Amino acid sequence: MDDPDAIVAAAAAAFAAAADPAQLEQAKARFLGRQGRVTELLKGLGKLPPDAKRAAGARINAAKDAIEQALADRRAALARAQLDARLAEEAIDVTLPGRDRGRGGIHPIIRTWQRVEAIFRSIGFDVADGPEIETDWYNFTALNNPENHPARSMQDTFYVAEKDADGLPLLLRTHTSPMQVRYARMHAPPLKVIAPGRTYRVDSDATHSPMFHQVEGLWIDEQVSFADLKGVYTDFLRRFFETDDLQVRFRPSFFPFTEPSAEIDMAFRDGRWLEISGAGQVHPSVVRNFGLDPERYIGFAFGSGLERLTMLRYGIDDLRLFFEGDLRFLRQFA
Ligand code: 2U9
Repeated sequence: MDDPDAIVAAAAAAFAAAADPAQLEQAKARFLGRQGRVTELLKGLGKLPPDAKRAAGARINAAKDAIEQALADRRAALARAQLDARLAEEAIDVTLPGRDRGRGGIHPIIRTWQRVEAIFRSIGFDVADGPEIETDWYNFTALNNPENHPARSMQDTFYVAEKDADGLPLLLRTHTSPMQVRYARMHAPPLKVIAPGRTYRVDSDATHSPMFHQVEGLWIDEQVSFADLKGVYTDFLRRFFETDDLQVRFRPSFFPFTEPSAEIDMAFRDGRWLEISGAGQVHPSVVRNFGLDPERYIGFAFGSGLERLTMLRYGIDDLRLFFEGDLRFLRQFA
């Protein structure tokens, strides 16, 4: 008979050599399986005389218990090693900062839009919003644009395929002025309103975008003068750019909807003049199109590009940055 102690030692060595649970189960079969070495020993007992059988049986059972214990220990050790390896692999450093969901920010043009609204509201202006698809009458005719004016051409204006209820052309508004006309026809004077919003022209280069933003202002009452325009607009620029160290000048110009008309220029400390807006006293024909008597009502209007205001405020040199959606640019304003 093989020595049970030697079998126990061999089993312990085989279990220790098993690198994973599958190898361990194979090793177990070699000792405790149906043809395993311990089983073979037990089978051999039958041939022994009773006394020797009892003694040998006790030794073999002790050996079997020892092997089973060694097997259980090795199983536990392998399971623990497997768990340790998995924990190491899936380790989470709970002290790392969390992953941010990514906060949105307000687009620089919209920041300007909000600033302009806040400034004008603070001096009693209402804010009007309306359609971006307009009729020819509101966009051009009511604003004193002659029938043959180049601004009305297909080259300068986006026309919509459908016509209005009267069969007249519809177009993407080229300025927010039609909203001023709509507002004036819906409200009684005094009219004190700004109309910020998207506008469209057939134009595209470093300083023009087919879609851009304007803010227009309108103040109509019985005694509103050009001096009021100068005061309101100069105050607006100083508050918008957050400096009183800013010069403003009005240069004669022409627009069909204002008479007299002016370009507004401004200069910071460096004395360099920059064109910032157009403005003027609302033309009597336009006042008549409000449904008002131009002999009684008078006032001013101005129009500014929100892109231009934004570029000057933040020192941005290319208009296209506003529309490319490049987060490296946009994050600077978040
Ligand atoms: C009504 C009557 C008159 C608004 C005005 C301008 C001059 C002007 C441009 C500046 C840059 C448009 O954004 S821009 O391209 N605007 O020069 N706008 S006067 O005059 C009005 C508006 C509404 C009823």
